[in-house]
Amino acid sequence: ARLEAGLRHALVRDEFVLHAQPLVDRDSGLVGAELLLRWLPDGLQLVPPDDFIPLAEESGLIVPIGLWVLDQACATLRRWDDDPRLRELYLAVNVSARQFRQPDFVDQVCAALARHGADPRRLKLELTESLLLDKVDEVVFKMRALRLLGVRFSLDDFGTGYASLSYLKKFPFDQLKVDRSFVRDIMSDPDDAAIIRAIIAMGRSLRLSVVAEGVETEGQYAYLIEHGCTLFQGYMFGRPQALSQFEAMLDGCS
Ligand code: G
Ligand code: G
Ligand code: MN
Ligand code: NA
Repeated sequence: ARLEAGLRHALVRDEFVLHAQPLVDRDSGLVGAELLLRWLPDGLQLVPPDDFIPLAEESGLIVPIGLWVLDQACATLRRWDDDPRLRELYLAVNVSARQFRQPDFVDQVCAALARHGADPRRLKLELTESLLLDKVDEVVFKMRALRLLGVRFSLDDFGTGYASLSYLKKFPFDQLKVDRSFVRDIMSDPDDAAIIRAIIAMGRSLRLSVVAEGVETEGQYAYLIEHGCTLFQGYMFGRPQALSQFEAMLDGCS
């Protein structure tokens, strides 16, 4: 309850920070970044997202918080336009089901893009399977409206929810993110390895790019490349770090 009271004031107190984690291709080349929210309440330790996002969802606070994240993402994309290295990257933002289901969600995304003059084609929204389970037509309608602007969609934590494969083709995703729980043991667990190979093959036949999450070792990376995965995220390529640090790091290498 105390945490929830704190969360209620976190936005006006400016206590949220965005971290960015690199997304890379088969040559370890940087192609984008995922924004990950962090909460630093005054006088307390950093609260991990798994502790406050569920709370924010239950209380509805995820709606204003999510709008803040979108606004920051668009401001970031605009800022990156001025840098030759950053200009090429896309930015992935997590959108909770509750936020996506707001009647004005499409308008809010448009407004954030317009406010900053951000390129919609470089914004990717990460949705989770729970969103696909009901009011399918409404979800598809909103995804199509945003796609017309150029916004792209990624299905996050793929494999952990209940979305059946037949479901997948109803929604205009262009990317799947394989949950890191399947990646962790691919080198030792033949079942996990088989699941990953099946997901990669399925992604290909549905013309979806596949991101492997939680890649931590060279062995995993090589195995995933060998089996046709094209995009990767994980501690091996970089931990989530403050956005300002992420930008500074790239400045240094350009
Ligand atoms: O950031 P990890 O570093 O611990 O993130 C944990 C979880 O929090 C992930 O499942 C991620 O989807 C979720 N998350 C992180 N940032 C955001 C955000 O900005 N919005 C929403 N809705 N979820 C987020
Ligand atoms: O949105 P999503 O649930 O995919 O959030 C990504 C989560 O995965 C974040 O909590 C992030 O900190 C975490 N993460 C990213 N890379 C790795 C990794 O290589 N290993 C582990 N254990 N976690 C990771
Ligand atoms: Mn994600
Ligand atoms: Na995920």
